[in-house]
Amino acid sequence: MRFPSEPFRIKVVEPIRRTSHEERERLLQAAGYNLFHVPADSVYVDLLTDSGTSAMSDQQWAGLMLGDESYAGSKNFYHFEAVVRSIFGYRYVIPTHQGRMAENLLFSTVVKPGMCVPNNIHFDTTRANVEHQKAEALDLVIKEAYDPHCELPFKGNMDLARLEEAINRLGRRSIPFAMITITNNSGGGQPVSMENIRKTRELLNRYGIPFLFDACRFAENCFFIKERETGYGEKPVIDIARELFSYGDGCTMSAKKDGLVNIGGFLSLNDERWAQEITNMLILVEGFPTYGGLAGRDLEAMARGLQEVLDEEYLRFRISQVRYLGELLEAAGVPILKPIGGHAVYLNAKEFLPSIPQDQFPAQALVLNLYREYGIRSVEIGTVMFGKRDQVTGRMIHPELELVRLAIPRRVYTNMQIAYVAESIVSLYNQRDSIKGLTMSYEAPLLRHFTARFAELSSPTTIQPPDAEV
Ligand code: P71
Repeated sequence: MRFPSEPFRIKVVEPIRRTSHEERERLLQAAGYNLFHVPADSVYVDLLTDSGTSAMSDQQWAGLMLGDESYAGSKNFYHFEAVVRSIFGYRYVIPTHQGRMAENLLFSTVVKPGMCVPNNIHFDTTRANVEHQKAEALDLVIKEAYDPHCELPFKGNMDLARLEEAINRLGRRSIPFAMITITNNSGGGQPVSMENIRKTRELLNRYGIPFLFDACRFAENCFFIKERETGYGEKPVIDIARELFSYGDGCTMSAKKDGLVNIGGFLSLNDERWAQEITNMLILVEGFPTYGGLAGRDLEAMARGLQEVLDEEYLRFRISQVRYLGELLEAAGVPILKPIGGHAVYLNAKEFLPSIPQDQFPAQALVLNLYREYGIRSVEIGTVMFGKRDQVTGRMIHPELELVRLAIPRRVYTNMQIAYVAESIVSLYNQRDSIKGLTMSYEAPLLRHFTARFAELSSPTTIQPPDAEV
């Protein structure tokens, strides 16, 4: 195991509060055992998401002071535009307040009812935005992506045979463009290889279909290419990124991930007509094209973050810190999804709690116990999030994977805190027989994971904390 040593030191600290077991139990009950409703200042280590939770650098904070808040033509926009062009290489750069607005603008302009957008796996907001246009969001990742034990270096790859089959079945006219999500968040933060991207481009070229990236975690994907793909070991990550984007016609980006900022996103495209139409819509819903729903200072922080994220010392640390958590868990026999992803470690709840059936929400039971016992917040990616009710029988249809995601914010937690998380999970694993299943006492018709409420099936047994007091 390579110890991930930090390529930065700490200049500003943000105190985090320790809470008692009783307080956490009280907060959980008030939240209906749903961690989305627990106040963040009552969480010790918050692994709910890596989105918008990064620590900015001194350079980025300094950049905030250089914010030019002019309505039109802010100098920060020109800097941001130049940085995006130099990395992504597309002609038009359209700022948005976050990723899903970039998606919304693109899909509402280009996607029409009855059309179909293929992707390796659509992220939730991407799928929702496609479906909002009454179009179909088609997931065409390689089949191995759904096997938590299958260790492939590029488990986010597009299944080219299924993509070609879909094009032939649906017809080129039904597919306004194809997308690839790098890294593939919904499939475990797994990377896509340069070869797969190049071949996707070749295939789409044969049918004249445009190709866009969901680029949220592009730097992490490019670092994996450098580590794992033949011919890229000696290439600078920036050159890998430039080559990768050269195979596409544009991208959507949530800069809350690899932009190293707390808010921001953009859309970058080569097609003049699309860019023009989207810009007109942008003015209607976000703001003037040189700020797109952001302040000038946010654009400056984003420009600087996009450059910093390609620093290879940073990326090596980032990927190793996530891997470090995964390897500590694996060494203790805790079942996790393999290989370890770029931004998160995923616990395999089916194997962690084999005696709790999926209709008793084993992944949510883990999420609840991780917070109650150790003050750690994670997120359920299983039956609560993806389970569907059969329209005819009313019975639950369970998803294949029952996971708990431990997403690591960038540059935020020390390795000691990561070790604390690992130790806590190992301790919970060793007492797994005392974990109870749940019932869902409230369920909204849409996106139920955000508002669902739960009850434990029987009273919880006390679980021993690890050595550290929370
Ligand atoms: C994550 C998020 C944030 C999130 C969003 C919705 C529900 C729960 C958590 C956001 C992504 C993403 C990809 C691949 C687009 C977005 C939307 N991820 N594509 O993983 O991962 O970006 O949040 O800036 O609108 O926790 P946005």
